[in-house]
Amino acid sequence: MSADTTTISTYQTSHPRLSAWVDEVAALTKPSDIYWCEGTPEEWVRITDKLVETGTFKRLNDELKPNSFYCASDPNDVARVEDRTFICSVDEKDAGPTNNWMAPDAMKQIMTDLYDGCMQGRTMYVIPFVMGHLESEHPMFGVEITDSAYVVASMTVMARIGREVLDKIEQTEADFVPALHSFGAPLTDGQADVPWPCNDTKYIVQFPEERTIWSYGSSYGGNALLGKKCYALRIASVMGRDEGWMAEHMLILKLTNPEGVVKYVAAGFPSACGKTNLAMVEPTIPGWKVETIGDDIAWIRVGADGRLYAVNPEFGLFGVAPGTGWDTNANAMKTIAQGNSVFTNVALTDDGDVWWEGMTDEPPAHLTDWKGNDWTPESDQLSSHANSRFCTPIKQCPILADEYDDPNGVPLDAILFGGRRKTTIPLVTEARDWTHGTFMGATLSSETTAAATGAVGVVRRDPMAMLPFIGYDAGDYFGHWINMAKNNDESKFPKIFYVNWFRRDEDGGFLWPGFGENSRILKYVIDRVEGKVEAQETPIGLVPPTSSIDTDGLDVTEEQLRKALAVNPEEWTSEVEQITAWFEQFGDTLPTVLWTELDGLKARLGL
Ligand code: GTP
Ligand code: SPV
Ligand code: MN
Repeated sequence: MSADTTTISTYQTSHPRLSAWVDEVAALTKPSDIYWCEGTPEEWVRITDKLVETGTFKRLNDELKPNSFYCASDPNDVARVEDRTFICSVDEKDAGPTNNWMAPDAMKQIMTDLYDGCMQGRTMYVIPFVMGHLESEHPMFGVEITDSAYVVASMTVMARIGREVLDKIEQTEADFVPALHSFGAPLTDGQADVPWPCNDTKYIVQFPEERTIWSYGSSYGGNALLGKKCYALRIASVMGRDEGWMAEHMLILKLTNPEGVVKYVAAGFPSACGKTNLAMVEPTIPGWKVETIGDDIAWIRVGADGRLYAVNPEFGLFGVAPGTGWDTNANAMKTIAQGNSVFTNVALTDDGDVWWEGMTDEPPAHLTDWKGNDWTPESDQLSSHANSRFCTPIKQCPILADEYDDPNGVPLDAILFGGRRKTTIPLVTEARDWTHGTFMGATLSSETTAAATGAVGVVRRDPMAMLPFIGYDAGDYFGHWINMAKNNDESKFPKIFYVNWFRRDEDGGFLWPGFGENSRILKYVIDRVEGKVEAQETPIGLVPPTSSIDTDGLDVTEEQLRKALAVNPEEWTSEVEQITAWFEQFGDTLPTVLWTELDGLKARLGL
């Protein structure tokens, strides 16, 4: 189709702002046609057929993975691009020292030039979506415009989208977050398409005051499925600050003990640090049951009873593939086994299934790797990208809790923070109170992973696991955490713990087996909430004696467990230096109570 073909819309919306915005974007991006997504099964078939036709998708063997697809991205478009992600607040100081910033007008000029004609020769899809429940008191609407059918398919899995959502936006004349995405690869006359169009120039931009999102150049999950990190964390964190609630990078799980008592736990771990795994963990301790509510994002509000209620705003799982196997995360394996899934940057088996490192002990004798090359167990490269992902409906999770469908969410009994640290951080530490817990969150650190481009394995501060996702000044964000307790009844709030599954011994081996055994720490956490077991005061907080952890049937020596729980003053001396440098950059916005916490820590360490 030629570039100046008149654009034809499948729909005329009665919503004036939406109608005007769609027209404005179409006039700028100049697509061949405009398609409004319905979110129906028939549409899924049409979209996925089209993706197969264009070579973006390969249909998997229907007997092994029904209605599922394999996809390989451009090798340069495999992860979130934090250095290309911007918070374009009106005032630079509102982006804080941890975000990239550019003045909104300057950014809009640059991106308007990029968007000009960027959808030529392509379909422009309009995806009405809601993050959270359509039935919630104040549904959180968004509309994503994209030229990527891959994004449409993925958004169909990851969010509640389509006709019903649009009807409600129109009927209630609701506000919505406009989220514009283009991969930035126009097709001019006769030009052949590629399986994964993208652009070397990438921008992932949030305008926090306007509550809008502009994304360009990438089709990778966190960069392109704009309901997820861009809306449900960056924009929502700003909404939460203004309205007294919280948007957090946290899993939510339901825990039932052998007596049938139910507790709810949320946990904030950085990207690729174990949220999906813990959210659907199979406890190794008899009689304990975990059910999943969310694996990545929690929206947390104060309920009428003063407790903190958490909702998962998502509709699917966008999980790290490598390391997901029947031994480590059987529930994720059962979820994807039902099909209806998209696998990106994993390896393809000869019988039309997917495989990745850690799925099974023995790799298949032959694979096609994520770059399309032959692969055998002798290959010196990984078959799958370290950040390869499965995208699958959360409703297929065999242990999804009924409460997932409750728009009011679940009352939290405990919040965990955690990261990947080879040293220093004990297996579990309990905060003395909410302020101390906020200090733990604000100083959380982790080794970087393949979920974002850049070096892997470098220790950095990742406050509340939200470093790449706080939509405003991180010092103000810590202040918001402090204010949540100040403005409410802290005695009703969950207890806060800091966990580390990733501490190593001198030989580099994990001190703690992790995965299913993490249920022992969940049990300890709940035992503490109920005041059933001992914890010891240490300079950094309350740490269990080894006797407080249920080690029945656990293949870990007393010595190993002691090392996993150790508070080593030398390591903490260096940690305090890093925390001091981290805090200094915030200036005035860092709540003074966090400096007081640091002073207390130093005093207890004798520093
Ligand atoms: P995002 O989706 O990027 O936010 O990641 P996530 O926090 O959900 O991490 P996920 O559960 O997908 O785990 C990431 C990687 O860590 C996988 O390769 C897991 O196998 C591994 N992992 C998860 N839990 C544990 C654990 O307890 N111990 C060890 N050693 N590895 C773990
Ligand atoms: C993460 O990186 O934390 C993810 C994957 O959960 S993405 O949606 O791409 O951000
Ligand atoms: Mn995540």
